[in-house]
Amino acid sequence: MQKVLNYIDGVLCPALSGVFMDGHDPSTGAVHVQIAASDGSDVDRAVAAAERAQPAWEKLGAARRSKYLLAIAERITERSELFAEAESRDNGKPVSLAREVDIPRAAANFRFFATAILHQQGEAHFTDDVALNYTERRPVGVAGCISPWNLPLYLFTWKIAPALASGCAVVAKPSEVTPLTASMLAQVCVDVGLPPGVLNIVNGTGKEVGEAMTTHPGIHAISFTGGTVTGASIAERAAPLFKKLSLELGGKNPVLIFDDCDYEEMLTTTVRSSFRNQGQICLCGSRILVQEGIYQRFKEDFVARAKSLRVGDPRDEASDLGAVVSEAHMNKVLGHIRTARNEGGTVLCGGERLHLAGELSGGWYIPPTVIEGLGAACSTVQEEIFGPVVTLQPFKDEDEALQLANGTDYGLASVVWTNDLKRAHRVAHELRSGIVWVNCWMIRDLRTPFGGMKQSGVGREGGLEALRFFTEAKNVCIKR
Ligand code: TXE
Repeated sequence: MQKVLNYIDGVLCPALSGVFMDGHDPSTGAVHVQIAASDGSDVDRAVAAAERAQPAWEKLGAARRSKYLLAIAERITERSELFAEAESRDNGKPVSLAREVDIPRAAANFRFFATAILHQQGEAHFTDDVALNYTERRPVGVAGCISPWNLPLYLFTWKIAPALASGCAVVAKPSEVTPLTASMLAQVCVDVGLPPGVLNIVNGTGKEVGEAMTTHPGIHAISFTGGTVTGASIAERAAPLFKKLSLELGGKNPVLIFDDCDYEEMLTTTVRSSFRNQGQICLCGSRILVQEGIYQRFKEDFVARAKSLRVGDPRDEASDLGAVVSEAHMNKVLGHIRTARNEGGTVLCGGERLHLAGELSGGWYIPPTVIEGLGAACSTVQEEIFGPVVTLQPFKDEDEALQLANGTDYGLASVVWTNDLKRAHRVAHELRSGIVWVNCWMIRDLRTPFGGMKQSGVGREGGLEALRFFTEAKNVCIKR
C-alpha cells in the first residue's frame, strides 16, 4: 500500500517511531494509504533542519528563490493530472473539481509569490530635514504552516509559497485526513533540487504534530487554517511564546438575495456557492437570505436545482458532488441535520446519508440538503456545518437582511445579489465580513487581502499581507 512519508532535511523518511496510521478513500471508505504518524521528536528534527537552512535561503536573494518556486509550479502543472487524481481519491471531491480548481491554484500560489517578490517596493519616510527612516523587512525565521483537509494542496501551498518567497524556512503539516498531495509536493521539491531543510513536511495528528509545532520555541510564526476551536487552542498555546499568528477559521456565510437581482445568474451561482466541494469550503454560502417577494419562486427553483445535482463516484466526470471527507465528518453533518429537525426546521430536500451501489457502498455521501423554517437564533443557523447543507430565510428589507447577515459570531465572507449600485455599496460597507462578493462568488485575485472578522480569524492572507506576515519590519532611522 502507498506510504505517505515525511520530508525532512531534503529526505523522504518515515516517522522516527516507525509508526504509520491509516488514510481512507472517502468514496469507498476503504484504507488506501499508510501515513507516517509523527510526534514531537520528528518536529524537533524538522525545526533543526529548517534552522540550519534558513540563513542561506534568505541570503540567496529574491531572484534565485523565485526560480526555485517557479520550478515547483512548473512541475505541479506538468503532473497536474496525477495530482488531481490523488486529491480526489484522498478527499472525495470530484476529480473534475480538483483538475479545474485545486491543482491549478496550487501551482498559481507558487507562481504568484515567486513573481510578487520580484516587484516589491520598500518604504522610506523623510522626517523633515532631520532624519531619513526606512523599513527593512526580513524573514521571521522558521515558519510553521498548518492546513486543513477541504482544499488540501490549495491551502497548503497558499501558506508555504509566501513563507518560502519571504525567505523563511518552513515546517509544514498537512491535515492527517488528506496528506497525499503534500507528499507528492515533497517529491517535486526533491526533483527541483530545493536545498535541504528549506521546506520540511511532517505528517501526523494535530494533537501530536500540530501542538508540538505550536509550542516549539524554534518556530516564530504559525499560519493556520482550520476550525475555530482549534484556532483558539493554537492561540492559547502560542501567545505566551509571542509567536506571530495568522488564523483563518470557520465561516457561516450569508448570501443576501434582493428582488432586483439578475435572477438566473444568481440562481446558478447560488447553487454553486452552496454545494461546491460538498459544501466544504470556508467560503461557501450556507445561510441564504431571500427578499420576501421572490422567496417562494427562489425556494422552488433552488430545491429543483439542488435535487438535480448528481452525487456520485468522484472519478466520474458526470458527478457534481463526491463524498464528504470522512466518516466522522459525515456523522457530524448528519447530526446537524437532526438538530435542525428538532429545532423545527423543514428539510426540503436531502437530509439523509446516500448509499451508492457496488464498491461505493461504504462511501460517505450526503446529498444537497436545503432547510427552511428556522429562527435566526437556532444552532443550525448559527454554527458552521461545513457540508452540503444550507438554510433559507426570508427578509423584508435591507435593514432586516443586514441584521440577519451580521447576526452570527462568524465574519468570513458574504455574497450580495442586487442590481442597485447604491445599495450594493451600502450593504457591502455594513457587512461585518472580511470578503464581500457582489453579484458573483469565488472570483479570487491573489493580490487581495483574504481572511475573516470575529470568530472567523485573525490576520489576512494573500498578496502583500502574506509577505508581511512572514517578515519582521525594522525601522532604521538615520540622522541627516
Ligand atoms: O479541523 P481542525 P477538522 C471546520 C469545520 C470542521 C471543523 C473541524 O467546521 O467540521 O473545522 O474540522 C490540525 N494544534 N473547518 O477537525 O481540527 C489538524 O491536524 C495544532 C473549517 O479537520 O481544525 C489539521 O492539520 N494543530 C476549515 C488542521 O489543524 C491542530 C477547514 C485543521 O484541523 C490541532 C477545515 C492542535 N491542537 C475545517 N488540532 C476552513 N475554515 O477552511 C488539529 N490540528
